[in-house]
Amino acid sequence: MTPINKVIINKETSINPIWIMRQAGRYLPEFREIRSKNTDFIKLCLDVNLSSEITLQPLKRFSLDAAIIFSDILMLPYGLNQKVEFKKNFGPILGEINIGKMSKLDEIDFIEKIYPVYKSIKKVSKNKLTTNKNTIGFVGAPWTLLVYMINQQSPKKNLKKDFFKDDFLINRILLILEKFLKIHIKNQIENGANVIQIFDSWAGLLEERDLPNYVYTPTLNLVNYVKSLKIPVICFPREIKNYKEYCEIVKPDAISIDYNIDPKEILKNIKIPVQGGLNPKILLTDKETLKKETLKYLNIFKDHPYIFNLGHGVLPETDPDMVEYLVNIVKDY
Ligand code: 1CP
Repeated sequence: MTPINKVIINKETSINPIWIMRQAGRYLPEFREIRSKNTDFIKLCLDVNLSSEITLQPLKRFSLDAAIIFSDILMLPYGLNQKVEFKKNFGPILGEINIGKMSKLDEIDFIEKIYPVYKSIKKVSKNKLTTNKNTIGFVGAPWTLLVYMINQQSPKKNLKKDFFKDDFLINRILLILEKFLKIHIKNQIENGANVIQIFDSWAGLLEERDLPNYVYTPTLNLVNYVKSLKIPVICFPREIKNYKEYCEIVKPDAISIDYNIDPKEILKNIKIPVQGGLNPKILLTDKETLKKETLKYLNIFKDHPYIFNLGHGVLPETDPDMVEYLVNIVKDY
């Protein structure tokens, strides 16, 4: 059994496996090198050789316990034929939604558009660097994808004022997302993904009263679907206030926490395996601070099933030596 499965399935507390959100990415010079020659981000994600190579880059450097496939949550709207572009120093820009066309899209056309993602997962999961490690497949949660699809760019702090004005359209999109997210999850698993992480990066934007409709119910559907395929599912509802309620309703196999929530409160209220928490900014400080903060999380969760990770993605300005230092602290604990 892989270390991550031992924690999630067997609830082992004697080991702390580690992987890092955005571990394949801009803080690594070897990634920047490939990226500089490949300016079209979507094309890069759809290049099987390059995307599998990028996925494995952090595993060559550090003793991480999982590979997370180099792709993006926005490959889903791309597969649904919404235009998706990544603009330098700005982020994603999406085109208008053609809901009539989107409603008629069938499974085969969707898969055909993004099948290199699945080939890349297959390639990574068969590589010897992932022996006895997990290959993590992932999706954006319906709410977070809805945010990008309607907002057409990152919401940063706030949604457009008229975001909710067309609730008929919103409900149609949510139904389409549910159908194609399941297809996307199934294909990732069939090609070798043995854990699924659901990223709800914008869960924290919602008022409490809107959570059941947009976060709890649609995510619970997906969680149940992943469970039916006998694969563990980790949820990351970033900046949600009430993790306890989320876990009780959505029931993921493990919960990934952000850096704003007090880990002691999580320990007190949450019974399922926990992942993450450390503020990625700590990696920009010094080794002494990094060690102190890392040990804080390891000590708090020492008798709780715990996978080490950050509370959000590793920042592009991070020194890879600090990542190596972090991995070693966790491994030596
Ligand atoms: O190692 C890995 O994690 C690589 C695979 C990966 C994953 C899991 C990438 C590559 N993106 C993601 C998930 C993702 N993408 C999320 C969920 C996690 C999170 O909250 O960070 C989100 C919200 C996105 C959307 C997205 N894609 C953004 C954020 C925009 C915003 O609203 O602030 C950005 C900048 C991208 C592009 C992207 N995706 C991945 C990378 C390495 C990059 C940067 C590309 C580049 O400019 O070189």
